[in-house]
Amino acid sequence: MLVTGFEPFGGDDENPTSIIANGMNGRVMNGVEIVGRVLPVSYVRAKSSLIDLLHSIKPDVYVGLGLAPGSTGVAVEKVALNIARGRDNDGDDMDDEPIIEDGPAAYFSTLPVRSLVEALRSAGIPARESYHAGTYLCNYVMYIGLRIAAVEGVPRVAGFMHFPYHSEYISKRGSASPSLPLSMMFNSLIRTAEVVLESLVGNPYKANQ
Ligand code: PCA
Repeated sequence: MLVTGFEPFGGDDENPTSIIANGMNGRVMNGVEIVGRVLPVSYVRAKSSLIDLLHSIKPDVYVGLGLAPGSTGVAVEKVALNIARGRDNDGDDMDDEPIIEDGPAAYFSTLPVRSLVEALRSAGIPARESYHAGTYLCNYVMYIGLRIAAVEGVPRVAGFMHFPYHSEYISKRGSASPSLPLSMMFNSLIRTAEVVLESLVGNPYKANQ
């Protein structure tokens, strides 16, 4: 299972999703190793890194993570749009450009979005389904992950989750933006890995336990 986070962007000097991806790296769950990696906030470099990771690791599951500043809980994304807009950390500025020239307008997440949200809520984590991952790098890598899944069949399932700021950063920064503690974010990922791995058809993982 591949989990990616992102580097900081937009004036922030921390991104909780890089902390989560690094912290999840090397864990074994349901007999499956989690590989955690951090992607650059760069259209060109994130695309090539993600494609390289998916081709070299060949994960059954790919879950991308990103920060949505100001959001109040975990958002499990349902849709990735074939559109990119916004200036990245390299200074590349997309203006409503297609991510894949001849790709479909959208891909739906192949994660079990609703049951995942329910599982997170049952674990005491504020979570919701989201129908719009934005038009920036998060939507971009979600679209590319789902495109590769659709065209190549690996990963078998892919999707994306947005997180708020982490409380440790917000308290240090001295502002009062909505946030969740890192411990809760880690729990979200652990619950997510459990739910997703258990939902895979034919569940080969249980058999290995
Ligand atoms: N969030 C941005 C890009 C990187 C990140 O963590 C987004 O929502 O697109």
